[in-house]
Amino acid sequence: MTTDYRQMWAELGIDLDRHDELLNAIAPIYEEIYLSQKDRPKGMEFFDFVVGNIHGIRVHELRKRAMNGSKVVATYCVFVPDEIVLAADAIPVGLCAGTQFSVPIAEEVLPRNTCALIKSSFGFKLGRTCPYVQTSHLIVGETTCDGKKKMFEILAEYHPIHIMEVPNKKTEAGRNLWRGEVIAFKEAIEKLTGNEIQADRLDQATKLVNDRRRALQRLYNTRKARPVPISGKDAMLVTQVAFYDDVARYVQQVNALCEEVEGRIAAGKGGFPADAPRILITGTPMAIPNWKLHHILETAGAAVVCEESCTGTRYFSDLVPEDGGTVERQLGNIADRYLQIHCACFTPNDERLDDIIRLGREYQVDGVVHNNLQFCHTYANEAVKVERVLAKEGIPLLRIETDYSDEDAGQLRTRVDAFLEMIRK
Ligand code: BJ8
Repeated sequence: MTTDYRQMWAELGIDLDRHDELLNAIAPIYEEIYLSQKDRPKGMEFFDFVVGNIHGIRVHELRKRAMNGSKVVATYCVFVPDEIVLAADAIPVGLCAGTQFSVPIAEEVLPRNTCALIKSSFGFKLGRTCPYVQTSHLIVGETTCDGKKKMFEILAEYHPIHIMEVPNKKTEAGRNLWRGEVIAFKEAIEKLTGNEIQADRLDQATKLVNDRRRALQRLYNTRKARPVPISGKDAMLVTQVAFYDDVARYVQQVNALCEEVEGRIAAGKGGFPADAPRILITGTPMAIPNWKLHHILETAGAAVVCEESCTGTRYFSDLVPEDGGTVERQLGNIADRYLQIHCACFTPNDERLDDIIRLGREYQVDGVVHNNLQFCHTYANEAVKVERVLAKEGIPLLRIETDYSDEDAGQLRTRVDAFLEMIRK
């Protein structure tokens, strides 16, 4: 792959040497974490292929569309409505920010005590190692947390940026503010693309994005079975790929995978023994290629059955109503749907606590792991409340604070082993 796409990467302004280093680092990790798993569903081959060509085929597709006049809109948060981007014939791409590789580059500018997700995303632009960033015409940022908000100000020195203001409270005033932001975003996208968003296009885009949500809901439902028919690592990878693959193709592939996995359930076949401790992970998102915690848990004998995160249920749980109507009406529906996301940037955010308990019951979990990226204060503080509600429910909790480096892997393993031991007793 490296040879085939070098010309394209050079044209995109990629730092080729650094980029080689990145790809060479990811390949063996993927081999160890993913390809070493036994008896995976055949449908995972598509996702292996996508990751194996992560900076090749899809970037090439985007560039081709861009050459024909389409705009690429890059995002970092599940608050940015893909429906609006697609309705304007632009292409949304969720940028990955899950690797340690780009962190030291970011630290040349940003303070070290900043969350790894923020540093990783910034480092990709600064180091010119992400062809998705380089292909994009606009990055959409948001005001969800202070670190991101201020990072976007600096990122704006390097790339065109549009910022969406996400309210802190889900009050009527907050809802009005957010509805206004969604309208402003629609106008920004229209300006970028030169395409006025029409009601029928918005309706079509809504159905398409809902199809993606439905496909992921279907996949997650299979994980409620005992034994669980697919590893948590694989299920998370499927979710991570959703952020940048073509939506229609992705939906088709996920549904094909679901059919196969449902067949496994009917045959009583599982990826883990039926008595493997069932774990729910909750907390900060895990952007590709952050597979660290899943790998530690699953190689220790646990089965990760659900993720309450933005690379999990928060991404797809709620649909946008598909009842059409004027553009204004649809934008209102879109705004309301996105405002239901239970991000810790809201106060209060009790719906997330309710969700964790509900998911714990539905997926019959034996324990919860609260995954917190270091220096993410909103999730770290909310973990106090998560701990309380889980204690009331009698569900054991392991709180983890980590980053993208492997330095703490040994210590995490020890803590995970002890946690699983306690659950098994
Ligand atoms: S909706 S969770 S994707 S903001 S981990 S950068 S919060 S310091 S990622 Fe998120 Fe949107 Fe919320 Fe979801 Fe800041 Fe915390 Fe870092 Fe975070």
